[in-house]
This record gives sequence, structure tokens and C-alpha cells, in this order.
Amino acid sequence: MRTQIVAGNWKMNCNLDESLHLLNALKLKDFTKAEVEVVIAPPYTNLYAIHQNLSDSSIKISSQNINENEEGAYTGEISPDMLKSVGVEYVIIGHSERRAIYNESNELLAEKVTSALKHGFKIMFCIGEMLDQRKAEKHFDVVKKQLEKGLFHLSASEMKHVVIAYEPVWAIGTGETASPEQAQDIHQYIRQVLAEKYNQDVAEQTSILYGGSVKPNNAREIFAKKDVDGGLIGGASLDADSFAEIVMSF
Ligand code: G2H
Repeated sequence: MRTQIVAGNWKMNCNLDESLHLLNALKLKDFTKAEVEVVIAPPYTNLYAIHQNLSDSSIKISSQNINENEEGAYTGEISPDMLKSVGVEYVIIGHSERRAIYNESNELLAEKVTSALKHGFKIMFCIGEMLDQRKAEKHFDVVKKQLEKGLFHLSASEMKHVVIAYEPVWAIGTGETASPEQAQDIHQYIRQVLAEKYNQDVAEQTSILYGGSVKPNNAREIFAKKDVDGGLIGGASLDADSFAEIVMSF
């Protein structure tokens, strides 16, 4: 019933040649068997070329960020309309690296969400706790607050365009992964929070992805959990074979 998604977040990796090389390797994979929506999020500079070279592939394109403003004097930023014009369909909002390194607050993220929706993007909204918060057993409170502040200004019908990515910060790029049970527990909790805020339909229809050191050797177990609807993949998405193996883990 829910869309299953595996998205590759290339982060600040791959110049133009490398991006096209990776795309070509991905295009050789047969993702049709997996019944999963496959999304890639290359760096901004390569979005246009990737879109031009997708040909008849079913792979969808995401950006890794979006600016909340329409246009104007925002040196170094990329507008929603610019992303639309190069074939972007999804936008990642609130990745923990943007929250931590670029100080993106819940309030700013809420503005980005509004802007992305206005421009017709699908949103992958990232939430997740830090290690000390997990140790203090605050992880449920942390993700609830991130949802409330960043996302819950949306109506139930607007939520149809949102995918949630739960990414515990302590598992990102560290080789540490949440156990399948830890992922299931918090995904189930997120769904419960969605039901309380909206209704059971929204809770049941929202795809919730897991992110944080997903690799070919752990994807199957994580994806097998009832409330895990796919993954946001960083490091392992830079290798076509690994990424394809993860996609085929459903
Ligand atoms: C989490 C994830 C992708 P990685 O940031 O968003 O990266 O799989 O390298 O932990």
C-alpha cells in the first residue's frame, strides 16, 4: 500500500564525469523486479546532466537541499524554480548534516517544506536523534519535536507529498547501524505520532525510510520490518553494485 523507496544521497561526492559514470552503471541494473521507487540525489552541479542522461530509466532525481525563497539576492543558493527546471522531483529537507553543519533550524526547515510543496516537489524530510539523546532515552521526544516543528504545519492532504526519513545521527557514515528492532520501534512510534496529529490514513500511507550506514549486508533485515518502507543510502549509494543490491533487498 505504501510506496517503497530506496534513495541514494550522493552528498558532496562525484564530479560531473563521475556522476555520469555512476548513472550509466545504475542504468544497466534491472530495478523493475524490486517494485521500489529508486531515487538518486546527486550534487546540484550535476542535476541537469543527470536528467538529460536518464533517457527512459525509471530512476527519479532528488536534490539534497532547497532554498525557501523564490529568487533574489541569496548568493550561493539554488531556488525551487531552478530545481524544477532541471527535472528534480524530490527534495531532501532537514538532513542531519544540514541541521548540524549549516545550523538549519526546525523553523527554517518548516519554511523549506512550505516552499517545496508550493513548487510541487515530493519531500524527503529527515529526522533523527544524536548519540547522547539516544543514550538518555530522549530519541522519541527528539523526533516528535522535529516532526511538530518542521512538518506539522501541513494539512493531512499535503502530507501525501511527504516521505519521512528517520536517520539516527550516531549511525550516519559511522558503520554503526540501528538494529532492525531499534528501527522498527521508532518507525512505529513515528507512525503513531502521525496518527495522533492527523489520522490513521495519513499514518498508514506515509512512507518512512531508514537511513544510517545501510549496506548490502544489513538492508534486507532492516527493510523486512513492518514499518520500514525503504532507505536513504549515503556511502553505499556511490557504488552501483552495492546500491543495486540494497534496492533488490526488498
Ligand atoms: C545518512 C545516510 C544517507 P550513510 O546520512 O542520508 O548516509 O548511509 O553513509 O550513513
